[in-house]
Amino acid sequence: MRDETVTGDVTIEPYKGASGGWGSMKSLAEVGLREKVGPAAVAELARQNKPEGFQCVSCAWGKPAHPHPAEFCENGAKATAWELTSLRVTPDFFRDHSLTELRSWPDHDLEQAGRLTHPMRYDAATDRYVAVAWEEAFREIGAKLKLYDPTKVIFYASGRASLETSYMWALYARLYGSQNLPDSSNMCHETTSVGLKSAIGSPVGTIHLDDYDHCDAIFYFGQNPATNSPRFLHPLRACAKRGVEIVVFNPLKERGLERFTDPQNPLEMATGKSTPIATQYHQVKAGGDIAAMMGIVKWLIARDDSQGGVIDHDFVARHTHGYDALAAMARETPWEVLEHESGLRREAMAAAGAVYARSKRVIAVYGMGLTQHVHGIANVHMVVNLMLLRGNVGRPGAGFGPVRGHSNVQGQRTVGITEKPELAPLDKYAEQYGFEPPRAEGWDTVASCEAVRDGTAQAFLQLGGNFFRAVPDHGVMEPAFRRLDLTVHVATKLNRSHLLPGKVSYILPCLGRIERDAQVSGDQAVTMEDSFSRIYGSRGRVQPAADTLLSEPAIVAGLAGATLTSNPKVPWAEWVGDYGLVRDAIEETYPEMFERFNERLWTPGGFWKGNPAAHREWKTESGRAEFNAPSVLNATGFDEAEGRLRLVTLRSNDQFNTTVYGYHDRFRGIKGTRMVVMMGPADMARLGLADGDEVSLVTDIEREVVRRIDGLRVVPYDLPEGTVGAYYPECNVLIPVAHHAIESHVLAAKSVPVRVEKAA
Ligand SMILES: Nc1nc2c(c(=O)[nH]1)N[C@H]1C(S)=C(S)[C@@H](COP(=O)(O)OP(=O)(O)OC[C@H]3O[C@@H](n4cnc5c(=O)[nH]c(N)nc54)[C@H](O)[C@@H]3O)O[C@H]1N2
Ligand SMILES: Nc1nc2c(c(=O)[nH]1)N[C@H]1C(S)=C(S)[C@@H](COP(=O)(O)OP(=O)(O)OC[C@H]3O[C@@H](n4cnc5c(=O)[nH]c(N)nc54)[C@H](O)[C@@H]3O)O[C@H]1N2
Ligand SMILES: [Mo]
Repeated sequence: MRDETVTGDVTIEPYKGASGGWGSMKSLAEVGLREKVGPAAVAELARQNKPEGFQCVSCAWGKPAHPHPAEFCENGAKATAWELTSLRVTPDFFRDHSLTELRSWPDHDLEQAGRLTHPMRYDAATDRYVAVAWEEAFREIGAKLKLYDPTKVIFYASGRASLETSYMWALYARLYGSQNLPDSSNMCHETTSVGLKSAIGSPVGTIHLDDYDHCDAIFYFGQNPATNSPRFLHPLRACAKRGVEIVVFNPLKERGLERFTDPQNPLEMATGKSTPIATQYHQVKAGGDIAAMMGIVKWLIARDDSQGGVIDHDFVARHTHGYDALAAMARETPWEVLEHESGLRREAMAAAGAVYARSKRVIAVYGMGLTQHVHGIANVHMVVNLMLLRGNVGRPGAGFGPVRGHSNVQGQRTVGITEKPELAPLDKYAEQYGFEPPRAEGWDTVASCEAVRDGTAQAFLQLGGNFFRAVPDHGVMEPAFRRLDLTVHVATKLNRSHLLPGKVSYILPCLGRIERDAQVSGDQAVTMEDSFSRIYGSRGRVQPAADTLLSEPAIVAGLAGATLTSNPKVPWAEWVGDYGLVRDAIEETYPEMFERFNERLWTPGGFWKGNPAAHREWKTESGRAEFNAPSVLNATGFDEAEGRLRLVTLRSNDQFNTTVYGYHDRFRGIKGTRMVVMMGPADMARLGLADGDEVSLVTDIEREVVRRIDGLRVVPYDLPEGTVGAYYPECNVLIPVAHHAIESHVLAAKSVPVRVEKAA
């Protein structure tokens, strides 16, 4: 498979600037031009992430109670412009382009074509989508769904839809009889949900945004703030200026973690000055974090054994379980082994240990660099181990700060989008709505892929997202999708998933969050939850992209009305008329988290849903916080072998997941192409490769199926030996569905075993 994601003009040169600064302003201006957005979009930016404004559709970073006048970032602004584009994909567009043709378009061009305007039904005879009336679409989808075994129907959700829509979606699936509710979290922070839950009894981060004002060190693993949560750069910069020690673990040198120019600071902008961020930068091997953290733990325990005063033995004795096993493992594991597995020198691990030992309040931050590994749970457990040693949880300035992805991905789990029966309030549903919800475990993303692949699944409904492109194994999954009986996509923009229709296939276009959502009771607001478990209102005001669009709640209600026998306890139509009634229903289902939901909607900085671990109440089996001695020292899940490299799949600075805004990965100096493989000098020398050579990557496990990507250009990059980098989603073709995290089933996208083949 070859992705033609190369534009004419390719330049590759090291980026010399800081993150932020004029570069981000320039990048913004380019997006404005590209999307042909008018002054209305620019005016909207002033309302982004403000009380009574709309919450950014990009990432889940927190929204401060006292926002900056321009509380948005380069990538948030790109996401806004992308949604407010003046371009439209109308029925005429589909008349002009068959699906066969559209499948040859790159991801960027599909979404760049503009906002979807009409409900569309696939016509196999002409291989085109054809406009259809909403009622007819709902009727046929409902009629088809009535024919299936509900346990074979998938209700996927990408993490953007509001709490109101998500609650309705989960309820719809369960009333229908399906608990197959995979969401993007299954590919993302599910490792956190499982790993933190088992270790500290809470599935989410424990810190508040203002803990960054109180910490004295940050241990920062596998997350790229400049690209994926740029507003985080402001607290990071403030921390750096305060003298907080920031210790980074990442195989790549990410610019936002090295230095940052605040585009909202006139002095820094005028002088071109930047603030250095990381005080230590450790380039671990991909999958090397367990060993790196074990090295730190080993150093700390040795220091405590010899001098005392390092481990908080009082906290350990009162709050934790399992310390001795971890300490024994740390003492016994030789430095040579830790050096080999982490790729770091003993002195480096000791230096990080010394920072940790002298810091009173430490925050641990992490992202996909820890969660997307076969042993991702061990990664998360190791972070917990490190933090528990000095009681760095449940007090100001200390705790866990996993950085979540989609703007409401955490919230979707909060309101019932989960395939795990124990995480949904099923008894409460039964009581509130008078039905017997399914009790068996449903399909997560991996199980859904297997069911589609094996022909077990009958229908696939998608609330946002681009499932096919986001999941692994494109070569295997593509034909499988075509065998589904029914595919339904609720979406704002055209993407590749829509181009793999089942026998019957619909695209149902919806309003975006920034747009005015007028219903019978007036203009509606919706809510979401951020990385800090805070819940906010969001109100769109922009004129909708087309008057033929429906809101997401209206679409879910339309589908539900056509699929289910009517139940007076579930007033779909009234809910659509007034989303406040959905919030009342959410409050009834989850009285503790959502007490006085409608009243608290516009609390500045959001209202907190609460978290027992944040006040040292451990909802684990033992009633204590758990140390977990890891069963492995590297997270990759495969052995080393001659010629085998660890491929890290990465996001560029010009994409949001499968949405490719453009071809400029500014901080990495790569412009005009995404078809690259970044490689360190030692690997290049060993493989006899030069800058600009063309190579293929071939998957080096499950070799009975050939998984390869051709036409990649070698880019020399500062990476540890044996670790190479390339872009997601182009490289997903290389990842077998079975290559996923143990327990959490998150795809192991941060170490894929590959070989390099040089083009003849
Ligand atoms: N603009 C923009 N914003 C986004 C997104 C986007 O695509 N674009 N996506 C959103 C979503 S859904 C998510 S989940 C988040 C993702 O945000 P991140 O968690 O930052 O995800 P990635 O960019 O995939 O990679 C994370 C980092 O992990 C490093 N890494 C890779 N392997 C390892 C390893 O083994 N160890 C360590 N220590 N580091 C490693 C990589 O070099 C990279 O810097 O961002 C969200 N925000
Ligand atoms: N190799 C590799 N694979 C990965 C990852 C990786 O790091 N490496 N990361 C994984 C992660 S963390 C994630 S979260 C997944 C992402 O997987 P998804 O969440 O499924 O994918 P997105 O690219 O975010 O979805 C983009 C589409 O969402 C639709 N959309 C946008 N806004 C709206 C809206 O307001 N409403 C509706 N209904 N639709 C909307 C548009 O049609 C757009 O085309 O990918 C995963 N896959
Ligand atoms: Mo994600």
